[in-house]
Amino acid sequence: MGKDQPKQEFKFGLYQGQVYEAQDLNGKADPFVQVKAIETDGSHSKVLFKSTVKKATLTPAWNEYGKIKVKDYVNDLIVELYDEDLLKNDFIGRQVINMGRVRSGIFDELIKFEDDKNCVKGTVRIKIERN
Ligand SMILES: [Ca+2]
Repeated sequence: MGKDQPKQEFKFGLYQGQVYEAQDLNGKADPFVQVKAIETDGSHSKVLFKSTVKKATLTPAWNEYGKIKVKDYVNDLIVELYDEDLLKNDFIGRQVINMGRVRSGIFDELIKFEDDKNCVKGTVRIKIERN
């Protein structure tokens, strides 16, 4: 699969979120979300979109969107929730979004972010529509 594969552009919107557990000593977190495509070999693409960081909150409200370009053959996106830290960002959770559902209409869901043990660690409302 080459770099000249056709791509579709989508509007990737982030709204109200919740981080279930404090990540920092102040009892809060500095959450941000990033999205990548899952390639046909299972590897992850470079970051297609990274949200702003919401400082010192467990109830972030982003109300922002970015444009992402997704290759036609991509079946899934992976969205990851992190806590920003000075030295190393802490992973909070991830979820997979099926592109078939996105391509068939407007995708508007409360995404549950799961850690490596499949425990839900937070939620974010995500809306994706064809641009
Ligand atoms: Ca932090």
